[in-house]
Amino acid sequence: MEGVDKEKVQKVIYEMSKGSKYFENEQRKEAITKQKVEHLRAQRAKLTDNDISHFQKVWSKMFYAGLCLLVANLLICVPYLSPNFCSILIFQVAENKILELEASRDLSKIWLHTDMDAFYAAVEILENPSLKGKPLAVGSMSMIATASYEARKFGVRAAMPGFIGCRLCPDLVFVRPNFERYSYYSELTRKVFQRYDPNFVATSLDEAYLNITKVCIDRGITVEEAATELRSAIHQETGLTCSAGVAPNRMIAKVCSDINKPNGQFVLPNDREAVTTFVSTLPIRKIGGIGKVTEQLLHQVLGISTCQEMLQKAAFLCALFSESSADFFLSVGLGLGGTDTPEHTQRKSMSCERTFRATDDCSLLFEKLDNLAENLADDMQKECLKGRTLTLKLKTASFEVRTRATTTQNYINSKEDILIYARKLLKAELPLSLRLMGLRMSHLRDEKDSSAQTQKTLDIFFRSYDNTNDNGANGPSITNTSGGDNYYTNALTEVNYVEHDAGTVDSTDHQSFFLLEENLFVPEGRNSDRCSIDVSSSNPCICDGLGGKELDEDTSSSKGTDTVKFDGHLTIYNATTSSSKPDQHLWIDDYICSLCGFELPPGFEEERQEHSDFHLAEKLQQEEAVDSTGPLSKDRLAERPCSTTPTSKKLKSSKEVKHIPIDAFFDKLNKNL
Ligand code: DCP
Ligand code: CA
Ligand code: CA
Repeated sequence: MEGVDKEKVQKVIYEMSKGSKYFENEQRKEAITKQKVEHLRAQRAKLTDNDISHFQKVWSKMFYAGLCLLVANLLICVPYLSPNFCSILIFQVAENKILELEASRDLSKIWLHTDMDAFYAAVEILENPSLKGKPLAVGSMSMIATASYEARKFGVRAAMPGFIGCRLCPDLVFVRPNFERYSYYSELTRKVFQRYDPNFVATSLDEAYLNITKVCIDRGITVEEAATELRSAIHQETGLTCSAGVAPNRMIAKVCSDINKPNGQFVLPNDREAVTTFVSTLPIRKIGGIGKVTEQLLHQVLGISTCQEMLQKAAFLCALFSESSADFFLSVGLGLGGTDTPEHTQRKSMSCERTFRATDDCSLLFEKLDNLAENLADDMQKECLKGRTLTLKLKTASFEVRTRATTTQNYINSKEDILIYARKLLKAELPLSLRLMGLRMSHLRDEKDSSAQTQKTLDIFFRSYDNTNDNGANGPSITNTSGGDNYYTNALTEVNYVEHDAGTVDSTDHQSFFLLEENLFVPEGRNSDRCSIDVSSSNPCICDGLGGKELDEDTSSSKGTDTVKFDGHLTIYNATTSSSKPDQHLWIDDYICSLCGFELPPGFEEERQEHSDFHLAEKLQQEEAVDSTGPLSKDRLAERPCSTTPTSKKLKSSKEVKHIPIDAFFDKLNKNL
């Protein structure tokens, strides 16, 4: 943001985080990124030698037409075959890929993306006009959910710990979040969306995608008029402003809604040239799904900064990355994105996970596993579902994440059956100190409708099952579905500089926050430590990018054609309302966020982590929101006027939250600087 003293902001953050476990983890992550860069550079240097295997992989998936073209070109290239043989092939493959993707371009739809301006803060100002013009933070000393534009000038940001916000902006005023209010206003916006696209896709309380093709044709209005009208209708209904972006696909529409923010709109015409010109200078980081690490890799290894440069470096992308990742990058380069409204499909899996204070006590670990199995069995039985693939997720004391999966001979859903397999999986990993365990059941069958309706989604399962049988194994096969034992994660890191605390807990990581169950606020209708379903009934799937292409086969596990189940219109993410489950985060089909439907291919671990952090932050904010005795000093805490919204349901209070989750903040901040 203009006017922000970035250097000062970074210095303050550095000073305040130095020495923390978080800091150490950041350094570890940086070292890993460096390694990745070096590895890729080395690969790149070897490209002309022999990368036949990669070439063959791409070759085998090519369309027939592309194949013919390649063969024809190869014949012409015969005299040059020797040292540059492979690079010629790779260039040809890249070119064909681009042609293939280009052929899929759909310019027949008009997508509009809306995003409310400084949403929580704007709602608070609306409710209490005396806050207008002040630097305002919605949140607490532990975590800021959002900041008013006045506060942003000081570098105050979402997902920043409040005490850092105070250091950056001494006059910062805090308001505690009130999620019922935000849901209320969100609902009002959705009533407006309904008028423009009954199948609109809401991706969060303050964002939605609308296919406005029909409304523009039916009413004979231009897309500019539709956007202006919609924004003013929202303002009329809510008193709040929003920004809009219009484009031929959702990926670009989202980028467009940010261009004239706040209270503005940007329309990209539905023509190929407009799109390609637009992406020609667009920084890759603007694209949903390209985060800090991917940005660094692409920049440092291939010198790619803009979307168009993806096309210029297409051959290298094809040679260095998996086919699916290369597809994604090339699509970004072409400005392609999702154009079809996501379809209602079936639930993919059910899962539960639990975070606790790190322990290597086997009996305690098995006890927790027992609880998980019970919760999972309970939920599966309630939904009349049985499954055949059980995955155990573990997070070690040093934050390494492992998953182990097993396929069972029969469909199961009883606690006893689940435990038979879960115990085997866990036993194989011990001894180990763990801070998180989770169980997920996939390849589900609906017992109410036990015809083979889910069968077509099980091909991968059957393949692995067949293999098991081939090996003559009777029991479950144990597979490492994470594609490697460990990758580092920054989701659940520790902070040691928490300012307040009466010393009730010796560990300062926020896992202990979860561990102390009495600290957990359990909104009515929710269970604090229960199984979550990957996708709640209101969670559909959205395709921001390429509509669910399978990416990075190295790390992906179960892939199927099914996505998720939901009712009514496409409300994708509703963090604060009716879910009867806590909002645990998982990647469905290994690429769809279980909470909001956002798609992120495997292999984008850091970006996924950032995304998880966002949800984690929201969850913590919700829990903190009900902490009436929080650490904010009275003078900082804005007086809340009597609510004018019908959101007076009394919230239970929890004990004071004492630990600060700041992980998400740093990435987000870097992005914004
Ligand atoms: N939010 C949150 N935690 C985050 C980021 C956001 O709780 N880490 C909440 C508060 C925001 C709302 O989600 O008000 C919408 O998020 P946006 O990223 O759209 O940010 P804003 O709407 O606040 O501002 P902008 O005007 O930049 O869209
Ligand atoms: Ca938003
Ligand atoms: Ca917003």
